[in-house]
Amino acid sequence: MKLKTIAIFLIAACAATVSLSAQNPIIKGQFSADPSAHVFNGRVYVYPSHDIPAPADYARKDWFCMADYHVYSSDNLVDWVDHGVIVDQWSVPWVNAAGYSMWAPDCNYHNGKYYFYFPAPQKPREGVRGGNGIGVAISDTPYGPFIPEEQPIQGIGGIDPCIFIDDDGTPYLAWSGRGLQVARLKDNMLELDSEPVTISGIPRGMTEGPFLFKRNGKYYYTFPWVEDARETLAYCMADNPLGPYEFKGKFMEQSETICWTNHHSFIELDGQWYLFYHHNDYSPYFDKNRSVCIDYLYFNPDGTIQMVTPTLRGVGTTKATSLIQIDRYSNKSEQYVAVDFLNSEYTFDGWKAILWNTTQETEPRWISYDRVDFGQNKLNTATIRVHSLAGGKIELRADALDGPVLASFNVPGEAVWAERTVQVSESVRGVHNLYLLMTDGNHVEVDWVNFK
Ligand code: FUB
Repeated sequence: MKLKTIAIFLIAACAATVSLSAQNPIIKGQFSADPSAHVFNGRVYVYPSHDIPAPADYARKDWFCMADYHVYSSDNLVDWVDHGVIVDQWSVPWVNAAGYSMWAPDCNYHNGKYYFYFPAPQKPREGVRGGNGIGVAISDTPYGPFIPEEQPIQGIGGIDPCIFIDDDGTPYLAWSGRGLQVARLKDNMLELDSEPVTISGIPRGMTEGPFLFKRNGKYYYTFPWVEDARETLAYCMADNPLGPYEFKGKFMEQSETICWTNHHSFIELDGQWYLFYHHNDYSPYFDKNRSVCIDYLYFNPDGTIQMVTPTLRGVGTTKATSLIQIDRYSNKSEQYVAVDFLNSEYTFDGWKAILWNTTQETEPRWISYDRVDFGQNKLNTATIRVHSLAGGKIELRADALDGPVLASFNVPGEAVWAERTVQVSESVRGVHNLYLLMTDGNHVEVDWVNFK
């Protein structure tokens, strides 16, 4: 086995199993928020916080509840590995073990080590009455084991640490304390090396969750910002990591799913920039149980950031031979197509696409899913998981509504979900956008599509 293969095997062997998805949200089976993403040695690592439903010993059932951190990694932003818990509230000496407030973390590499920064309520002890500390845990690898320091960083308190390493190797810590802050760190990564600077010039509105990065010589201090009712994502730019910064406006609007918070990070991978953020996709009625999403991000020629519109489809290509979750659509007919949970009692089961008709309407019902990789070999069969009480007809086409017909399904009326398989009528190779059309029937529900 080559070294890289052995490394990937070891990474996978140490990982816990949880369902991760190529579409948004990317982490299934558990909640995740405040994603801090970095590229280490060509592999993407995401350090989110971990929302959980409040256990019996935590009184605030209507608030954030977070006891530990996982790390996830991927080399293509589509196939993810969960490396399991790296730090928890019970094993950090200074942390209040009943606090359930392990909020937004970050991690970065410096001088051969990985430094994981996290905020948490402090255990009352000699000289410390409580309050939030910002701690550090150190590892030889990006996925742990991380060994927590005995004490948090001295002289600061607050939440949402972000660690930025400049091109010359100088580390900076950004965080949310009394306003948005930034300070230089000493080379040991554990002590401040400058007075904290407060970021000024931001129009009135609550701010938190900073993420600091550099592109083409400019520094970007980015943060959630309540302009109106909920958090948007906004930013400032500067020529120096400690500022002065100039406010530039928003790059994501507040969520349409009524998630009060948002929290984000940026990476560049193979020349493409990506935005990691969170909404509350799996928990529409309780926005303290959030989920991490990724979307493409673009800059204008003058370095300003273009607005990002959250998508269900997310990023990357999806293999035709995997279960293509068509409900994570790229586009759809304006009317008569909707998405709903498969099981509203257990939302992690995911969603279904619903296509319906009324007798007066003749417009086609369709839904499309971009970037499906059909590979280079002929695919013979197409399968859909489908449900229709009265029956109908479904067509799968490539590239456009009038593109080549890949498969046609007669869906019999049935009370239960069923998998229907047909021979592929025309096989395509390479990456194509997939269109699903309801060509007959009044109500058809589709879970996924798959080719073999
Ligand atoms: O996740 C808890 C808090 O909510 C974070 O620290 C904030 O940034 C907000 O996302």
